[in-house]
Amino acid sequence: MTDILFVQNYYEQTLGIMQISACLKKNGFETDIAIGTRQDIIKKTLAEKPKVIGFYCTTGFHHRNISIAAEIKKILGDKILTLFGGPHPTFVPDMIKAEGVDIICRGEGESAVLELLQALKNTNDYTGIKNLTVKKEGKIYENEVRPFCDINTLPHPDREIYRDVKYIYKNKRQEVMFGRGCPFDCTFCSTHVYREIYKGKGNYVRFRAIPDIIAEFKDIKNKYRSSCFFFNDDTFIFKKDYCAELLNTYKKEIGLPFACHLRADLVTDDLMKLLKETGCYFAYFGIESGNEELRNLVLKKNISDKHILDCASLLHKYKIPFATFNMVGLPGEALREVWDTVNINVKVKPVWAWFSVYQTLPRTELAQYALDKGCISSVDVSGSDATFHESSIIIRNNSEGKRIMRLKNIANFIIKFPFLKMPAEKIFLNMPFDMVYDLIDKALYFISYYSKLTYKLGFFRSLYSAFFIVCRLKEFK
Ligand code: B12
Repeated sequence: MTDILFVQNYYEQTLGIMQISACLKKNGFETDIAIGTRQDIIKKTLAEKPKVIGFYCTTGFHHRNISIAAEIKKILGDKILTLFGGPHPTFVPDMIKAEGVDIICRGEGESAVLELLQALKNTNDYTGIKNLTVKKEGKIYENEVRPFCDINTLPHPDREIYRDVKYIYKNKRQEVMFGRGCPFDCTFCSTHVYREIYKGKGNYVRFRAIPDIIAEFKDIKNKYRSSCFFFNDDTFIFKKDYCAELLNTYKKEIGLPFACHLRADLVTDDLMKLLKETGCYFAYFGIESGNEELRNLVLKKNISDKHILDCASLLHKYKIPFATFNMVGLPGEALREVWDTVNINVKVKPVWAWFSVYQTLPRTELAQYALDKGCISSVDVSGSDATFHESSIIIRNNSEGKRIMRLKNIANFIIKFPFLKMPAEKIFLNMPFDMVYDLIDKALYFISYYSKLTYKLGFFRSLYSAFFIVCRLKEFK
């Protein structure tokens, strides 16, 4: 019998859920996962009747998850407890007040969820568990957050939880993380909020012991016959010696190609050479804005244009294909600054430039800045676009706003064919052919980026994979 049924909103491995599931299974509990339409989730819940349904929740997806939870509570009442974890409940614990929400978990969930299931099995008193905020019989019990866990004592993430989700289970590209936390304080990201929640509770930035990471890679390689790995850490190159030892051991003992994240100011010729030699087949780094002032004074990214150009030229030198992360709709940004972002990408020449639409993440410094500058009228996140691609909290639906969104959609086209800059400025941005631009963008995404990222998958399988993702995205609306 399933003790806890997790719910997630996209078809990718979710390490938080996998990690909690591994701890629960180690202690004799049964777990499962539901992904899909509202009806799929409700059907699976009614069929399995778990004691707890646990939603992984990022900002923007909270409405959908709360409303599914409320519907399930209407049907099953007290026979089930609804639990919410992940970024949104951590940063907006007030969501406990919503109808259908019984419990939220703030911060790390391994011990808290384990103690919850143990309490349900034994005493049924679960109101005093650290990290949990519990709503019971109309009363709210808010418990303090416990210190950070020792990540070296955790079992390896449970990949078997996806055994019925073939798209994820059979993926040849497996995701692995070496640590937790990020040492930087960019204003648009939730890292500084996380650090504030955990003040005095230990070091946020932690790395796992290398032998344990290698043991995990070996398990995965043998069991899932993976053809490549994705290192999902925000900044694993931050600790130079650790990174070098890890990569060299990985090359010797695992030897499969990998994709990873970089940070432009941490990259050196030696590191890039090492990345290439140890099998890096794809890399990502954040530009965020092409306007240096916006990037450093407002976003506090602390990365100069020179860092970005140098990082890109090293990637080109060592022939590592890469993508950049960029945002539009930043507070105080006009079309001119979006052009700066397109222009720096023209110089950098990435395989793909990700352009997402900035959303004011709860309690972040940039959300407060947007409020102070009058770009938004409240820090209410109910209007957030969960996909970070379609709509904006800041961009207005006026002619400037429409041109910004159009430029976002044709940015990669311009980056590939810079001679189109002039016609884009004079003609394309003023034409309401948004659907056509969107289509061109998606085709280019697949041809230039996705087929490279899904390394060794072959053209038809990566086409199927891209098609699957595009079709399934509708499920989460
Ligand atoms: C890797 C990553 C991704 C990966 C994969 C996610 C994955 N594999 O889990 C991908 C690329 C898919 C991704 C996508 C997105 N991401 Co992301 N991502 C991350 C990143 C860097 C690491 C997440 C991770 O795996 N951490 C390791 C695990 C072990 O920690 P964890 O996830 O926090 O899980 C712990 C707790 O949260 C809790 N917990 C987690 N799930 C659950 C469930 C229950 C029921 C309970 C009780 C507890 C619980 O317990 C876990 C173990 O301690 C974080 C930043 C960070 N450093 O955390 C951003 C982060 C989570 N992402 C973020 C965002 C914004 C996104 C996107 C919207 C980006 C976009 N433009 O599309 C999408 C949203 C996708 C979606 N549908 O939810 C934000 C979320 C902010 C917010 N307020 O919601 C973060 C925090 C970064 C930031 N900008 O601040 N992301």
